[in-house]
Amino acid sequence: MPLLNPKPFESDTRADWCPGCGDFGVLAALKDALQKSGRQPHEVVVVSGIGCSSNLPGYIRTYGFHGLHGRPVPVAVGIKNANPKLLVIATAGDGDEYGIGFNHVVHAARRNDDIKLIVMNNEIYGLTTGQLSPTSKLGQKTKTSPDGSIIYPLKPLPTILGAGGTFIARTFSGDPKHMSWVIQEAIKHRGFALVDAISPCVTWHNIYDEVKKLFYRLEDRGYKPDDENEAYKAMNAQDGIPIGIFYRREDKQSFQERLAEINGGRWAADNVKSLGSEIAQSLVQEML
Ligand SMILES: Cc1ncc(C[n+]2csc(CCOP(=O)(O)OP(=O)(O)O)c2C)c(N)n1
Ligand code: SF4
Ligand SMILES: [Mg+2]
Repeated sequence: MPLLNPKPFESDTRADWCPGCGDFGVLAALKDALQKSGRQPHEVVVVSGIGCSSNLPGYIRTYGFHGLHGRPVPVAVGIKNANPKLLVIATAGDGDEYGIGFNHVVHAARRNDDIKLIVMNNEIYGLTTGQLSPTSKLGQKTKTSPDGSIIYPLKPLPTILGAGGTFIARTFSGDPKHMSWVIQEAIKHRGFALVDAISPCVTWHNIYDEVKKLFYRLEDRGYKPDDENEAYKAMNAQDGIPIGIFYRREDKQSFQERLAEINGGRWAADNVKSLGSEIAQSLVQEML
């Protein structure tokens, strides 16, 4: 009998983020949430784009795919469509997911694709050394806005709610228990889950102190995430930075459930299996 691994998602590769980067908290919360969800590493795929945050799949013991800037969502959807038994999690930054790749996020929400998206939102392009991102604040000084940004920030959460999103949450790497809980709930969700993870960049735009002062948990105020209009109000709160689950509905079929109805429950992964291992191996070789 093999010994049970007490930390099955722990990788041997050390994360090389700057000391104090919020992404460490997201990585720890994701591992904790996966373990608590009862998944095994071989049942999980973590997919990313490009950015400091997008290096995450290299630091966790699951299957992984480090893709192109802005494209983790289409890759994640492709993996899920090929083999819906897998838990597919996309992890990337605000530049990646709310900028260059935001179109994919909108349409994954609309289809209710059964993938989970964790956006490490630090309001900046970290990897490329501090340029404006879609969530940078009005007036924020960055390398590309030395006199302060003159562009209003995107509000990704209400936009995704309008697109038909069925699970929309925000959490903060300064509150690790909360982050793990939100990710666990996202994993349980039937369909597309967006987790906006406030994950400060301590090198180019350190918002730790500001968020620590202003954040509050929606659950502590008796908030219930079952009403769309209340969700819009909570997302637009002016009295601080609310974290928690803003909106959740479990009565909408996912795209993959609808697909199963028309394909008779047969998936690409089953077709590959029926080819036999030699042909499957040669196909894989051809693509490498
Ligand atoms: C097509 C393309 N355009 C631009 C870049 C350069 N680039 C790499 S990462 C990045 C932004 C990263 O910001 P974010 O997604 O917020 O991640 P962070 O580093 O802040 O975690 C950019 C613009 C690229 N790699 N590919
Ligand atoms: S530059 Fe910013 S986002 Fe990138 S690793 Fe350092 S602290 Fe984290
Ligand atoms: Mg960023």
